[in-house]
Amino acid sequence: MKVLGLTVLFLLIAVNEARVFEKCELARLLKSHGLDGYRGYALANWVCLAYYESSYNSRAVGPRNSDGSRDYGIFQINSRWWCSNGQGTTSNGCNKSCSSFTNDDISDDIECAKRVVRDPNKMDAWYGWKNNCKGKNLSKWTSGCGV
Ligand SMILES: *[C@@H]1O[C@H](CO)[C@@H](O)[C@H](O)[C@H]1NC(C)=O
Ligand SMILES: *[C@@H]1O[C@H](CO)[C@@H](O)[C@H](O)[C@H]1NC(C)=O
Ligand SMILES: [Ca+2]
Repeated sequence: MKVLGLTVLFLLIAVNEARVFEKCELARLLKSHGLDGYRGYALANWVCLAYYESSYNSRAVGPRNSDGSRDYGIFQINSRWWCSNGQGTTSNGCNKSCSSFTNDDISDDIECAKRVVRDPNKMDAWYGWKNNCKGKNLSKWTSGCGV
């Protein structure tokens, strides 16, 4: 059963590679990086945003957008405006390679998200937030987390 053994091993590696945060773990991490109340957005907004953008997966890469750009990581940061993926035009507003936003260290993702929300569109930049979180009762996104 060597083949089966190898298959199981690869499955374990695959599962291990997708860094999917748990709600409260992410809430605490975002809070420790100063997102609670950042630009007026309570912590629950950030947790809700991350859920609808990436399902809390720090390695998420979105499908190609109509302009050819892609979205990267837990906040689905866009390559047309905020990071460079080496393809097409980018303003690279966060001065980062998009691959910085698909690893398990989300510190730089958080810094870039702060930059995004400082723009006039603020959180409306994220359709996941605008369509699912904006104006909603968001208490469930931090409930039970002790934050
Ligand atoms: C962009 O980042 C690089 C390092 O990755 C740095 O050397 C450079 O000064 C940065 N540019 C700006 C405008 O911040
Ligand atoms: C939001 O929902 C929670 C739980 O359902 C409830 O306890 C709370 O009163 C609600 N807050 C508002 C402002 O409606
Ligand atoms: Ca990162």
